Amino acid sequence: MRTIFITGASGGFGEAIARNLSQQNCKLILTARNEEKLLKVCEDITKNTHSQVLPLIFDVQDSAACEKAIHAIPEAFKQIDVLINNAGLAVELDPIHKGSFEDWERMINTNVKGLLYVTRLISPQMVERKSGHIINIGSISSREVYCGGGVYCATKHAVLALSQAMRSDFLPYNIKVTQVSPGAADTNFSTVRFHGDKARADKVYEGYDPLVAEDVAQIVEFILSRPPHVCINEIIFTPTAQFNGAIHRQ
Ligand code: NDP
Ligand code: 8X3
Repeated sequence: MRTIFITGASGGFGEAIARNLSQQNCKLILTARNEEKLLKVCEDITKNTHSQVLPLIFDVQDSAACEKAIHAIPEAFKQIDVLINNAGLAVELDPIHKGSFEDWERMINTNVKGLLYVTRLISPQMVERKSGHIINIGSISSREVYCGGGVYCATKHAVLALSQAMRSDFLPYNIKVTQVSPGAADTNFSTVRFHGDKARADKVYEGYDPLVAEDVAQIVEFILSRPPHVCINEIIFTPTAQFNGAIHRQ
């Protein structure tokens, strides 16, 4: 039974990936900060599938909390075969001259440093076993930039650099590294970006069909179903109405 560790599984892509992969009877380690939401996902999976689930509540921005949570993983879940670095966020849509240091720090600390902390703590056992798969959730923003998205896009460009560096570092150890780079998807992402302003968030998805979390889950399912000799390095996919940063609205 494969053990799969997913960060940011209390909603959005992480939850959809967990629910999708749980159909294959695996051991899932699901993490997030919101205990109530995460436990609900875990309970549903336990009730409806034969997968085993371990919830871990911690903030990926906090290196000591990452260490404490990961070191305390019980023996039955300790051998991690797949790490999915998904936890991430955007905060606001400010041009650089109006941006807030606090918002910038949250994005950089979550999207870049959080991904690094978790990978640093989990990858040594993959290196030792000479097997494993790391999937980093990047974005179309790993390759494009848009007005007001400077720091978010910079963090996702950094994720792409790290995915490529990991692929290179882990090449001698038979560890696959894949970056998944989706375009606009209707999750809680924009509501978080706009501090809970749902009306403003809904406008982001008006006039076209955005991706939904299950689209991302199906891509991850495909990536993980390739045979051992095939590593997908990156998949970029967008709503049909989006090319690079531009969205065509009806
Ligand atoms: P959601 O806001 O729906 O989900 C984000 C998840 O990340 C939640 O489970 C949240 O859980 C978790 N999370 C956020 N901050 C932290 C933290 N500091 N520590 C631990 N967990 C955290 O967004 P999406 O599902 O859309 O986003 C998932 C990933 O996909 C992100 O990396 C995002 O940048 C990327 N992405 C999103 C796109 C989109 O258009 N939606 C497109 C391309 C990429 P909790 O709050 O409980 O901690
Ligand atoms: C978030 C999606 O379209 O704002 O990564 O780049 S988008």
